[in-house]
Amino acid sequence: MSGSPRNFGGLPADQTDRRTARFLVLPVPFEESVSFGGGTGRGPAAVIEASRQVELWDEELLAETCEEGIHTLPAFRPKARGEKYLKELARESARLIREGKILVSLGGEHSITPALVEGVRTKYPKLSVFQIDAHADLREEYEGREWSHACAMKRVLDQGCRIAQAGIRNYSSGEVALVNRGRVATSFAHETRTAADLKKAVERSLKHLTEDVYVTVDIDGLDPALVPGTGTPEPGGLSWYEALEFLRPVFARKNVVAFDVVEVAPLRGSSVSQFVAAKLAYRMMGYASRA
Ligand SMILES: [Mn+2]
Repeated sequence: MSGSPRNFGGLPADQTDRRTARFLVLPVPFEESVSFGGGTGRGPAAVIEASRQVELWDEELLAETCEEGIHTLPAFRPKARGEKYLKELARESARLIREGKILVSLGGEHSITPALVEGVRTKYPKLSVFQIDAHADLREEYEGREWSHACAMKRVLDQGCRIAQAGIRNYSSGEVALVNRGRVATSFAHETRTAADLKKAVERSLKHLTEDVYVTVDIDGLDPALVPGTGTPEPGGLSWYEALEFLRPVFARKNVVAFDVVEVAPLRGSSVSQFVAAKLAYRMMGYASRA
Protein backbone atom coordinates (compact mmCIF):
# COMPACT_ATOMS: atom_id res chain seq x y z
CA MET A 1 0.00 0.00 0.00
CA SER A 2 2.77 2.42 0.91
CA GLY A 3 3.93 2.29 -2.70
CA SER A 4 0.52 3.37 -4.04
CA PRO A 5 0.17 6.73 -5.80
CA ARG A 6 0.02 9.82 -3.57
CA ASN A 7 -3.54 10.82 -4.40
CA PHE A 8 -6.80 10.41 -2.47
CA GLY A 9 -7.32 6.66 -2.20
CA GLY A 10 -3.89 5.83 -3.62
CA LEU A 11 -5.60 5.15 -6.95
CA PRO A 12 -4.17 4.07 -10.30
CA ALA A 13 -4.26 6.44 -13.31
CA ASP A 14 -7.44 4.98 -14.86
CA GLN A 15 -9.43 5.90 -11.73
CA THR A 16 -8.03 9.43 -11.40
CA ASP A 17 -8.56 10.85 -14.91
CA ARG A 18 -9.87 14.39 -14.44
CA ARG A 19 -12.13 14.22 -17.51
CA THR A 20 -14.06 11.17 -16.33
CA ALA A 21 -13.79 11.44 -12.53
CA ARG A 22 -17.01 11.98 -10.57
CA PHE A 23 -15.14 13.63 -7.68
CA LEU A 24 -12.59 16.43 -7.50
CA VAL A 25 -10.58 16.50 -4.27
CA LEU A 26 -9.21 19.94 -3.40
CA PRO A 27 -6.68 20.14 -0.56
CA VAL A 28 -6.99 23.54 1.16
CA PRO A 29 -4.19 23.85 3.76
CA PHE A 30 -5.41 27.20 5.12
CA GLU A 31 -4.46 27.92 8.74
CA GLU A 32 -4.45 31.55 9.82
CA SER A 33 -7.05 32.21 12.50
CA VAL A 34 -6.46 29.20 14.72
CA SER A 35 -7.37 30.02 18.31
CA PHE A 36 -6.24 27.00 20.35
CA GLY A 37 -4.27 24.06 18.98
CA GLY A 38 -2.53 24.52 15.62
CA GLY A 39 -1.83 22.06 12.83
CA THR A 40 -4.84 22.26 10.51
CA GLY A 41 -2.53 23.44 7.73
CA ARG A 42 -1.09 19.93 7.73
CA GLY A 43 -4.58 18.39 7.69
CA PRO A 44 -5.14 17.90 3.95
CA ALA A 45 -1.81 16.15 3.31
CA ALA A 46 -2.35 13.90 6.36
CA VAL A 47 -5.88 12.99 5.25
CA ILE A 48 -4.69 12.15 1.74
CA GLU A 49 -1.82 10.08 3.15
CA ALA A 50 -4.29 8.23 5.43
CA SER A 51 -6.75 7.75 2.56
CA ARG A 52 -4.22 5.48 0.88
CA GLN A 53 -4.83 3.04 3.75
CA VAL A 54 -8.64 3.20 3.54
CA GLU A 55 -10.07 -0.06 2.15
CA LEU A 56 -11.54 0.75 -1.25
CA TRP A 57 -14.31 -1.82 -0.91
CA ASP A 58 -16.94 -0.01 1.18
CA GLU A 59 -18.31 -2.47 3.71
CA GLU A 60 -21.59 -0.58 4.16
CA LEU A 61 -22.29 0.20 0.51
CA LEU A 62 -20.86 -3.03 -0.92
CA ALA A 63 -19.13 -1.17 -3.72
CA GLU A 64 -15.76 0.24 -4.75
CA THR A 65 -16.58 3.93 -4.84
CA CYS A 66 -13.22 4.67 -6.48
CA GLU A 67 -14.60 3.21 -9.72
CA GLU A 68 -16.55 6.47 -10.09
CA GLY A 69 -13.19 8.23 -10.45
CA ILE A 70 -11.53 10.48 -7.89
CA HIS A 71 -9.17 13.18 -9.13
CA THR A 72 -6.95 14.85 -6.54
CA LEU A 73 -5.96 18.42 -7.37
CA PRO A 74 -2.74 20.05 -6.18
CA ALA A 75 -3.09 21.86 -2.85
CA PHE A 76 -4.59 25.33 -3.20
CA ARG A 77 -1.71 27.67 -2.36
CA PRO A 78 -2.10 31.13 -3.85
CA LYS A 79 0.40 33.77 -2.70
CA ALA A 80 -2.35 35.75 -0.99
CA ARG A 81 -3.04 35.36 2.72
CA GLY A 82 -6.00 35.83 5.05
CA GLU A 83 -9.11 37.33 3.51
CA LYS A 84 -7.47 37.59 0.09
CA TYR A 85 -6.68 33.87 0.11
CA LEU A 86 -10.33 33.18 0.87
CA LYS A 87 -11.48 35.46 -1.99
CA GLU A 88 -9.26 33.52 -4.39
CA LEU A 89 -10.62 30.27 -2.97
CA ALA A 90 -14.18 31.43 -3.70
CA ARG A 91 -13.18 32.10 -7.33
CA GLU A 92 -11.43 28.71 -7.59
CA SER A 93 -14.49 26.97 -6.15
CA ALA A 94 -16.73 28.74 -8.70
CA ARG A 95 -14.44 27.55 -11.52
CA LEU A 96 -14.23 23.96 -10.27
CA ILE A 97 -17.97 23.49 -9.69
CA ARG A 98 -18.52 24.31 -13.40
CA GLU A 99 -16.74 21.05 -14.26
CA GLY A 100 -19.93 19.27 -13.23
CA LYS A 101 -18.26 17.09 -10.61
CA ILE A 102 -18.76 16.79 -6.88
CA LEU A 103 -16.21 19.05 -5.22
CA VAL A 104 -14.63 17.52 -2.12
CA SER A 105 -12.48 20.00 -0.18
CA LEU A 106 -10.10 18.99 2.61
CA GLY A 107 -9.17 21.61 5.23
CA GLY A 108 -7.62 23.44 6.72
CA GLU A 109 -9.54 25.53 9.16
CA HIS A 110 -13.28 26.03 8.95
CA SER A 111 -12.92 29.57 7.54
CA ILE A 112 -12.58 27.98 4.09
CA THR A 113 -16.22 26.85 4.04
CA PRO A 114 -17.93 30.23 3.40
CA ALA A 115 -15.52 30.83 0.50
CA LEU A 116 -16.22 27.39 -0.97
CA VAL A 117 -19.97 27.90 -0.52
CA GLU A 118 -19.77 31.30 -2.21
CA GLY A 119 -18.17 29.70 -5.26
CA VAL A 120 -20.61 26.78 -5.39
CA ARG A 121 -23.56 29.20 -5.11
CA THR A 122 -22.62 30.74 -8.45
CA LYS A 123 -23.92 27.52 -10.00
CA TYR A 124 -26.48 26.54 -7.33
CA PRO A 125 -28.01 29.82 -6.07
CA LYS A 126 -30.55 28.04 -3.83
CA LEU A 127 -27.83 26.14 -1.98
CA SER A 128 -28.33 25.31 1.70
CA VAL A 129 -25.71 23.92 4.08
CA PHE A 130 -25.69 20.88 6.34
CA GLN A 131 -23.04 21.22 9.06
CA ILE A 132 -21.62 18.69 11.50
CA ASP A 133 -19.64 20.54 14.16
CA ALA A 134 -19.07 20.86 17.90
CA HIS A 135 -19.39 24.63 17.59
CA ALA A 136 -22.23 26.65 16.13
CA ASP A 137 -19.63 28.93 14.44
CA LEU A 138 -22.21 31.74 14.32
CA ARG A 139 -20.12 34.50 15.91
CA GLU A 140 -20.17 37.86 14.19
CA GLU A 141 -16.43 38.18 14.70
CA TYR A 142 -13.76 36.43 16.75
CA GLU A 143 -10.45 37.85 17.97
CA GLY A 144 -11.00 40.80 15.64
CA ARG A 145 -11.54 38.72 12.50
CA GLU A 146 -14.82 38.31 10.64
CA TRP A 147 -13.35 35.44 8.62
CA SER A 148 -12.24 33.45 11.69
CA HIS A 149 -13.10 29.74 11.83
CA ALA A 150 -15.41 30.62 14.75
CA CYS A 151 -17.53 32.78 12.39
CA ALA A 152 -17.65 30.36 9.45
CA MET A 153 -21.37 29.65 9.56
CA LYS A 154 -22.30 33.28 10.26
CA ARG A 155 -20.55 34.15 7.00
CA VAL A 156 -22.55 31.39 5.27
CA LEU A 157 -25.73 32.75 6.84
CA ASP A 158 -24.82 36.25 5.60
CA GLN A 159 -24.90 34.83 2.06
CA GLY A 160 -28.57 34.00 2.59
CA CYS A 161 -28.21 30.22 2.96
CA ARG A 162 -30.34 28.05 5.20
CA ILE A 163 -28.24 25.98 7.61
CA ALA A 164 -28.99 22.74 9.46
CA GLN A 165 -26.37 21.94 12.07
CA ALA A 166 -25.78 18.76 14.11
CA GLY A 167 -23.47 17.69 16.93
CA ILE A 168 -23.50 21.20 18.40
CA ARG A 169 -22.38 21.49 22.04
CA ASN A 170 -20.58 24.82 22.22
CA TYR A 171 -21.93 28.27 21.46
CA SER A 172 -21.61 31.65 23.08
CA SER A 173 -24.15 34.05 24.56
CA GLY A 174 -23.74 36.24 21.48
CA GLU A 175 -24.92 33.35 19.27
CA VAL A 176 -28.05 32.53 21.28
CA ALA A 177 -30.20 34.80 19.11
CA LEU A 178 -29.15 32.90 15.95
CA VAL A 179 -29.20 29.29 17.14
CA ASN A 180 -32.42 27.52 16.20
CA ARG A 181 -33.98 30.67 14.76
CA GLY A 182 -34.96 31.67 11.25
CA ARG A 183 -32.64 30.12 8.70
CA VAL A 184 -30.72 28.05 11.31
CA ALA A 185 -31.94 24.65 12.56
CA THR A 186 -29.68 23.38 15.34
CA SER A 187 -29.47 19.83 16.69
CA PHE A 188 -27.59 19.77 19.99
CA ALA A 189 -25.42 16.74 20.69
CA HIS A 190 -26.97 16.23 24.13
CA GLU A 191 -30.44 16.08 22.56
CA THR A 192 -29.66 13.31 20.06
CA ARG A 193 -28.53 10.62 22.49
CA THR A 194 -31.30 8.10 21.81
CA ALA A 195 -32.10 6.51 18.45
CA ALA A 196 -35.59 8.07 18.49
CA ASP A 197 -34.31 11.58 19.24
CA LEU A 198 -31.61 11.21 16.62
CA LYS A 199 -34.18 10.21 14.02
CA LYS A 200 -36.31 13.23 14.87
CA ALA A 201 -33.32 15.55 14.52
CA VAL A 202 -32.43 14.01 11.14
CA GLU A 203 -35.96 14.54 9.81
CA ARG A 204 -36.01 18.10 11.08
CA SER A 205 -32.67 18.81 9.35
CA LEU A 206 -33.91 17.36 6.07
CA LYS A 207 -37.08 19.43 6.21
CA HIS A 208 -35.08 22.58 6.81
CA LEU A 209 -32.65 22.11 3.90
CA THR A 210 -33.31 23.08 0.28
CA GLU A 211 -32.84 20.58 -2.58
CA ASP A 212 -29.23 21.54 -3.42
CA VAL A 213 -27.00 21.00 -0.41
CA TYR A 214 -23.40 21.68 0.57
CA VAL A 215 -22.20 19.44 3.42
CA THR A 216 -19.50 20.67 5.79
CA VAL A 217 -18.03 18.32 8.37
CA ASP A 218 -15.92 20.00 11.03
CA ILE A 219 -14.19 16.91 12.33
CA ASP A 220 -14.56 18.19 15.93
CA GLY A 221 -18.29 17.44 15.58
CA LEU A 222 -17.30 13.82 16.18
CA ASP A 223 -16.29 12.69 19.64
CA PRO A 224 -12.71 13.69 20.53
CA ALA A 225 -12.12 10.11 21.72
CA LEU A 226 -12.47 9.18 18.04
CA VAL A 227 -10.77 12.27 16.60
CA PRO A 228 -8.29 13.70 19.11
CA GLY A 229 -6.35 15.50 16.37
CA THR A 230 -8.34 18.72 16.00
CA GLY A 231 -7.75 22.32 17.04
CA THR A 232 -10.60 22.83 19.50
CA PRO A 233 -11.71 19.46 20.91
CA GLU A 234 -14.98 19.37 22.83
CA PRO A 235 -16.36 16.40 24.83
CA GLY A 236 -19.57 14.61 23.98
CA GLY A 237 -19.45 14.49 20.19
CA LEU A 238 -21.21 12.31 17.67
CA SER A 239 -20.08 8.72 17.33
CA TRP A 240 -19.04 7.40 13.93
CA TYR A 241 -22.44 5.76 13.47
CA GLU A 242 -24.42 8.77 14.69
CA ALA A 243 -22.61 10.98 12.19
CA LEU A 244 -23.50 8.51 9.43
CA GLU A 245 -27.16 8.50 10.56
CA PHE A 246 -27.22 12.21 9.78
CA LEU A 247 -25.19 12.09 6.59
CA ARG A 248 -26.68 9.05 4.84
CA PRO A 249 -30.19 10.53 4.35
CA VAL A 250 -28.84 13.98 3.45
CA PHE A 251 -27.02 12.40 0.49
CA ALA A 252 -29.91 10.05 -0.34
CA ARG A 253 -32.70 12.63 -0.28
CA LYS A 254 -30.97 15.85 -1.32
CA ASN A 255 -28.73 16.85 -4.20
CA VAL A 256 -25.35 17.17 -2.49
CA VAL A 257 -23.17 19.08 -4.95
CA ALA A 258 -20.07 19.63 -2.83
CA PHE A 259 -18.74 18.82 0.62
CA ASP A 260 -15.78 19.41 2.86
CA VAL A 261 -14.02 17.85 5.84
CA VAL A 262 -12.16 20.47 7.88
CA GLU A 263 -10.19 21.10 11.09
CA VAL A 264 -8.10 17.94 11.04
CA ALA A 265 -4.89 18.73 12.97
CA PRO A 266 -2.70 15.62 12.85
CA LEU A 267 -1.13 14.56 16.15
CA ARG A 268 2.37 13.21 16.42
CA GLY A 269 2.32 9.46 16.93
CA SER A 270 -1.36 8.92 16.11
CA SER A 271 -2.98 8.60 12.71
CA VAL A 272 -6.52 7.87 13.90
CA SER A 273 -7.88 11.41 13.34
CA GLN A 274 -6.80 11.72 9.73
CA PHE A 275 -7.84 8.12 9.06
CA VAL A 276 -11.36 8.80 10.38
CA ALA A 277 -11.53 11.94 8.23
CA ALA A 278 -10.33 10.05 5.14
CA LYS A 279 -12.76 7.20 5.65
CA LEU A 280 -15.62 9.64 6.25
CA ALA A 281 -14.79 11.55 3.05
CA TYR A 282 -14.68 8.26 1.12
CA ARG A 283 -17.98 7.13 2.68
CA MET A 284 -19.62 10.41 1.68
CA MET A 285 -18.37 9.91 -1.88
CA GLY A 286 -20.02 6.50 -1.71
CA TYR A 287 -23.30 8.01 -0.52
CA ALA A 288 -23.12 10.56 -3.34
CA SER A 289 -22.48 7.80 -5.90
CA ARG A 290 -25.50 5.85 -4.74
CA ALA A 291 -27.86 8.85 -4.68
MN1 LIG B 1 -16.37 24.66 12.92
